[in-house]
Amino acid sequence: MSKVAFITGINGQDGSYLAEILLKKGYSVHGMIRRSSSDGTLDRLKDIEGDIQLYFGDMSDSVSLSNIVLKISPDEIYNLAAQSDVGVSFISPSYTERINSLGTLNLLEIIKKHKPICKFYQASTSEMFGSSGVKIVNEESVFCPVSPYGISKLSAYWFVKYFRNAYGMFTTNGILFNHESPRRGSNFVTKKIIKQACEIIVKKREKIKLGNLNAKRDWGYAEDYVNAMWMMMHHSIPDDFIISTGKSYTIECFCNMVFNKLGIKIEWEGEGINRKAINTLNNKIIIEVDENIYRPLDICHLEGDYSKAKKILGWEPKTDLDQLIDIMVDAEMIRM
Ligand code: G4F
Repeated sequence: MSKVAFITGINGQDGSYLAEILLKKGYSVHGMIRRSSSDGTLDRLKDIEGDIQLYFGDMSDSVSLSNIVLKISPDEIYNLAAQSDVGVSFISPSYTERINSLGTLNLLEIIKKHKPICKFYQASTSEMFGSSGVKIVNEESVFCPVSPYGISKLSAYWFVKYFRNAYGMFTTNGILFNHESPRRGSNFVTKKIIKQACEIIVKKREKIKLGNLNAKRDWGYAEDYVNAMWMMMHHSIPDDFIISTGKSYTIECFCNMVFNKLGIKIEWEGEGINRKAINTLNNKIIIEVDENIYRPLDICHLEGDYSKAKKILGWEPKTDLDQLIDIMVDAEMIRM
């Protein structure tokens, strides 16, 4: 009999890649989606080969969660559903807390009651480290979240550990650093820059407006990272792992790499909110800073040490940032 996997947030970037991997491994894959009034909710799932069972539900609705768990009796749950936009969490902090933290707690309580042997993966995040001042963080580093998103995810992280320690459940935290792909939402900075840069190439747009250009992030490829999720769930002992590349770049550097790939030479001038990039081909502003995009608090530098995952799980990132940009730019140009 095939194993049953339940993925919350199956229609997101990670959920769609994970569903593909699990289907290839012979799992019966079930996913929860929220009812939405907008079209395109299932776009990321439409080209996946294989049968995925979808259920309407919501992390803030325990009834929907328990109905699904009782119906499918999963062997493994991957909790990927979240209000995952850090910027939005400053505008909707209480919603973010309800979905990311209380939603996770509700799901863990349901498993404890109905199927305690079910394994549980939690999408934890590097945002939990926040602004601790530590340059390259590992699983022992101090947490110091600076956004409602980071705080909600840290609370969920502790619930996951609590159910493991108190009730002996197989619960694991994957502490994933930023991970991108052609399936990334265009609200996130890498996809926004690539999508809008491609629009400039095809003359649909003149310039890109960005916020904090100095933030440094450790960007990996989402497909590499979802493999790590499965590996964590199949390690003999439930544990917490950082998944990262161990390299970080500023947003400005990311812009340079994208425009370089697209064959446009840009030159930067000015400082702070007056910083801008000029297209040397026509001397026009191609990137400018919009202070409305700045967050009330932002993390200056996030970089992770994945050596525990390498040593214990045998996981390593396969795709560097250059290759990731190639993958994302090529996919975006096809869509233009
Ligand atoms: O792409 P971002 O929105 O990603 P962020 O905030 O790092 O969060 C992502 O990664 C986390 C893992 O650490 C996940 F937990 C989370 O769910 C999400 O997937 O922003 C990256 C950086 C920030 O410093 C932001 O201030 O880019 C800066 N930035 C500058 N201009 C911008 C923009 N971010 C966005 N989204 N849009 C801009 O125009």
